[in-house]
Amino acid sequence: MSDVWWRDAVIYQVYPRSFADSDGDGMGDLRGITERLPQLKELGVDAVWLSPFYPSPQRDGGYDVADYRDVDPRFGDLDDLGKLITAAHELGIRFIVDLVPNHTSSEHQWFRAALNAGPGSPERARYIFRDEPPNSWQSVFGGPAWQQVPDGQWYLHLFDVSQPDLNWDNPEVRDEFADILRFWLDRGVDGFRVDVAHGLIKDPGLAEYTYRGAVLGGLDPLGPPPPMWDQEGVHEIYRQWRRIVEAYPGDRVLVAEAWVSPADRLARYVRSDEMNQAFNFEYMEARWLPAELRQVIDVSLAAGDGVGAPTTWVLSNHDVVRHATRLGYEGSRGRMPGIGVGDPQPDTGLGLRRARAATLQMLALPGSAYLYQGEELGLPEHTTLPDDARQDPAWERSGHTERGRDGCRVPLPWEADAPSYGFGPSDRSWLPQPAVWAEYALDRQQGVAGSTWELYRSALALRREHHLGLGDLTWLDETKDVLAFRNGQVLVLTNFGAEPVSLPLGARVLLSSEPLGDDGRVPGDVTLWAAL
Ligand code: TEU
Repeated sequence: MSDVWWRDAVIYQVYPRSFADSDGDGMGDLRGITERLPQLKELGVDAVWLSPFYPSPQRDGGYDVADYRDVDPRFGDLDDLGKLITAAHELGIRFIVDLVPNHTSSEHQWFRAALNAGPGSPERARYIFRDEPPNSWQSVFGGPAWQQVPDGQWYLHLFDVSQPDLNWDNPEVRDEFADILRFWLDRGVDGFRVDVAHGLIKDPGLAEYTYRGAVLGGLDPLGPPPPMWDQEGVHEIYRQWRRIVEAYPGDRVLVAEAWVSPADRLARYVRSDEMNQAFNFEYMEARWLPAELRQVIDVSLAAGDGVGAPTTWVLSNHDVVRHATRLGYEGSRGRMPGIGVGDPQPDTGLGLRRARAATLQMLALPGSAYLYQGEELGLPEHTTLPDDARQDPAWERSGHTERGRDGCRVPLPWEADAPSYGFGPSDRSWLPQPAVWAEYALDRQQGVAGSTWELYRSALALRREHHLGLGDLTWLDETKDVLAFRNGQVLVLTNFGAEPVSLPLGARVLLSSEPLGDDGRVPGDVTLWAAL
């Protein structure tokens, strides 16, 4: 068990629309990713997780899948994907794909067949149709979760209206996904990130639930889980999937995207016969406060240990405001709404400083860590994206009250002086890039001491050298403003206060998120790694 690659892996999320565009149409593609893979090797990641690339009307950035066994022509074809997987493997990078089992696109042939076949048909039984809405559940993106079709019936969609929820009580649905898993395992993928893993099974009575906040996850740690999330029946599905995955050679991995709390409830998704990892969103949502972070770290480690699974860590992904921006607000949390013109703007200098400190803390914790494309450049959120450019369905569905997630999905800057900052060969970019992208471009950072890119590279190399991902954490004496722990022979100290702090005698500095003071002390909002 301890020798599986994913136990301490650093896994880099690629959002294909925004990573690299090979043909200049303004939309990222698979060839673009293949061309840029050497940079990910240089960065030092162990694996790539690729967000959905399947044929899709792209109403929710590809999380609305019309065909689970193909590639959207916008991104390339199955041959391009095969070449990408091979190229990754040749570089020693594992390859994880995104699986979206909670819902299909309304353009999936199953849903079209369901509409044509009419009420009471086996085709409708693959989805959740009712004659009347049985409750007033709200969609995660805003508005009602039930939509009427021309013959009068209603279907459930926990997300966009174009994302009908599948009926996982129907064996046909289970068989179909078992087959989809095998389709991709046969093509050499190293695992799956499972979208909305807490949502597949609904309370059998579709019981009323009016509290919209909880639609974002099991937010009430004291009450029972809401009727649409974290139902007991999901676990049987993952036990079946584990058996399927384990029948293949190599240590392939199942990763749960489950907005479930508290941590021991989440740990149930990674019991020894279910999935292997689950994203640690409580860590992502913790505020920049030493006591709060220490508490989340302790609880996370204990929950993982309780079921023998490695703990995971994450600070950013394609659904949340980038951490370099979140941390630029006093008292901000991980789950802040999208930011736009007219909103209070972050202190970007403070945000980046704290983001670098937060990242160094995260990368020294035992377990596996997830990075989101662009954070290695220190990219902030695009916080002044024009509203008329927004594409996240949350913006329209919420009646323009939630700006949504476009701000973290802006195409990456690779070259400061090229059109579209080197995203592609033309100046096209499906979301407009802000002018500050030039400062953050990779070619402005490569080989530049102190750049965020070089900080990440050094951190990943040292993490590997000192086996930090496989280590144990021991807290050291803390003061109000300092969080310090040992992992093996490495001291990891974060100063949250304004006053610089001294290092223990004899500690040899390995890396720090900002330069130390002339007196060798650690300034505020800095994390330091030192050999003891
Ligand atoms: O996200 C699941 C989820 O709960 C999010 O929708 C979250 O509530 C939302 O992003 C608000 O921050 C997954 C994917 O990561 C997301 O991109 C998809 O939109 C969603 O599922 C539907 O497939």
